[in-house]
Amino acid sequence: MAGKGGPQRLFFWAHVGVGAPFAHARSPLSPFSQQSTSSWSAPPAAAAAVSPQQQQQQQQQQRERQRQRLSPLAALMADDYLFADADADGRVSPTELASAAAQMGREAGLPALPDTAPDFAARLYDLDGDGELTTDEMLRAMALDAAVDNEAGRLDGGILRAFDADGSGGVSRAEWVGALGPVQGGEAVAGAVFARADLLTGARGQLAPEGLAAALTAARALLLGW
Ligand SMILES: [Ca+2]
Ligand SMILES: [Ca+2]
Repeated sequence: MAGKGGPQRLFFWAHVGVGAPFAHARSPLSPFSQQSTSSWSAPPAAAAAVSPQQQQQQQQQQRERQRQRLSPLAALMADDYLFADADADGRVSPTELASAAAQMGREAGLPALPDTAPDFAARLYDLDGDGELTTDEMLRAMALDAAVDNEAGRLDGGILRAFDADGSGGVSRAEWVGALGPVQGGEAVAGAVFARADLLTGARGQLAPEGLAAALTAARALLLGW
């Protein structure tokens, strides 16, 4: 986290603090971070029988277990955003969203955010629309946001590996649906996006990188609105 202030983080900050999608000014691309940015700020210690050090240690262990359980797509963004789930309970509450955005804003030298619950971001990142924001879901939303370099129309980072579960070099419908994870409208929606990208790129059931980029762009537009 320290010293980070990439363009995508500004969008997170804006989603939470301003409540706007910033559709037409989105990031040229926040690369999936190669460096470890795992330092995070511990949440304020709750009243408990354990010492602050013990509590911090427990949370770090919990976070490590949580990291290992993340879906491949979510794992791409863990270094940059997993800290947002401050209590490592697998969900990102509106309070946690606000704290994370405030921390990012401070690090980027941005103005303080209004002290209101970030309804928009909580809904935006709730990919399956069930009213609850899981940590995996938030990370998948951030990955979707950063997955395709619009300028170059290229995929970024380890995104192909995250989708190509069997390492065949192509992405099948099952791999696509599985890696995208639960979305609003269910598998029918994920499958329709796959079918469209499949058709447009002549992939015949195995999306090549350009087909995956088309599918990701369509999914991003459908799920995030840009
Ligand atoms: Ca949490
Ligand atoms: Ca959800």
